[in-house]
Amino acid sequence: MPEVFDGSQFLGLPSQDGPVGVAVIPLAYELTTSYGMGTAEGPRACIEASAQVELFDQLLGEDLPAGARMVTLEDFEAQAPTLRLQLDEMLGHAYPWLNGQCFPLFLGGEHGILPPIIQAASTHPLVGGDLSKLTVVQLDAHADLRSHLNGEIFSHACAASRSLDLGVGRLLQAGIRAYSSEEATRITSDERITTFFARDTQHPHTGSKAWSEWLEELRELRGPVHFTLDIDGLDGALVPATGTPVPGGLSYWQAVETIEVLFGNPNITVISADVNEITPQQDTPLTQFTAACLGTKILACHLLAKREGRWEKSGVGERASTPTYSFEHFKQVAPSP
Ligand SMILES: [Mn+2]
Repeated sequence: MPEVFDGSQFLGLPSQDGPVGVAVIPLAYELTTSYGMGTAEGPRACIEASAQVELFDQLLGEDLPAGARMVTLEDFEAQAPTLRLQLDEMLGHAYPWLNGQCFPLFLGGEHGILPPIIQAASTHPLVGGDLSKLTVVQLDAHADLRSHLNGEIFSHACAASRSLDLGVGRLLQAGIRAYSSEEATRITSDERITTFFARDTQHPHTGSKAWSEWLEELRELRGPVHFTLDIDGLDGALVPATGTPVPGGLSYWQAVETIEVLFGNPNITVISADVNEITPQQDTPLTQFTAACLGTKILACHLLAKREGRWEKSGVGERASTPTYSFEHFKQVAPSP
């Protein structure tokens, strides 16, 4: 029987049977985006664009999904009436896929999806409820370290600071070139944060030295890692439709090199990843296609890590069927406007 492609699977792959190796999870979430609109439609546009991405990866040396079963979930659309309850809803949606049995790739949606993903990752067998073991590696134009934006502590502009407030042990950032004085202060005062500014890594004369230092940081990491890729970390020319495109960003190949070096580190396990702030571009598919190419690169590098023993299934059982955490708790830990 011929395999039917209905356009709904990432990379246009046909549906398969067996245990899930990779889950592509669209989080059509847009609540606090400050400038552009359309991030809720981004994940689906990225999945549609991914049908045009080549399945063959040079590093992997074979076609994706390289024998793994890859599933693409239906769009998540928040139903709850308040932002905090929507975050709880997203946590419940992400939670089953962070059980150590498969690799989840989340597609956003605004960067506000990060705290619920991190909270779900806290229950991953390799993290075991202690987020201080987890490192978050972030490519972004913005530091996302504000305490609040216009009074909203769960704004996309606060995604990294809320993740640190949840207890994340380390945050490594690159591509950063748009941030406030409050964020500059947090970068220097919070020793968990290491930031590589685009001003340094993209410098016309000395950039290659700073970039090598970024790669060295990635090579020295240990333990479980979540990789969060805000596509506005790339130069605005590559992703003109994202919510807030910023000039002077990372090249496509710098993003690829970051992914390859990160997943190539034998001392870490990348347990999950997200590609966010995708917005459909109407006249050309460039923005969503760039996101689809990098999402594919992440999956190829995960599959390579799995083949070469840097990713293994972990911790069967021992986990409640639903998360007990609620984002209502944040009333006490983050400042009000
Ligand atoms: Mn961001």
